[in-house]
Amino acid sequence: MEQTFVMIKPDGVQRGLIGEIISRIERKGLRIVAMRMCQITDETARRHYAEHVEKPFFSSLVDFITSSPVVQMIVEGENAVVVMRTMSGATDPKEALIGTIRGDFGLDVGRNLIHSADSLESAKREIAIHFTEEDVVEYTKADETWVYE
Ligand code: DAT
Ligand code: MG
Repeated sequence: MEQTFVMIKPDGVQRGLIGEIISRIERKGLRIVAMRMCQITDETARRHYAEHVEKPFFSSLVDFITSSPVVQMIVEGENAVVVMRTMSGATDPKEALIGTIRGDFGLDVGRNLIHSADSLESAKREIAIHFTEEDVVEYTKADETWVYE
């Protein structure tokens, strides 16, 4: 089982899409093992997006992600990193396929609704930024024998 870091961004929260997005994660068969709503600080946002510090959009990205509450999750499942990236869709919602979260609900790259870690290494780094071990619950879901062979 793999763990990935997922965050419903301020636009997803403000547009009333928390339930829709969580519902998609549940219906896919993935397991949420940690979850919280919070408003992230400027410092945490800068750590989270450190790889983009030199990009022209960095300061607007940090302003956006700290502007309103987010919902953060650790999502677990086989190939969870790739599966969540596929469900999220391309970075620019204009190019994201219909059927993905960004493709179905977004229009603008600066308002693309969801973050999901792009690799196992990123997932580990991001989980360590946003969660502690005490935040994680270990359990099995009743449907898992019907999700995995
Ligand atoms: P992703 O979120 O798909 O991993 P990323 O890591 O390249 O994409 O960029 C992080 C976020 O920064 C992205 O979700 C939205 C924003 N962003 C990326 N490219 C951008 C651009 N060209 N203009 C404005 N915002 C951009
Ligand atoms: Mg990224």
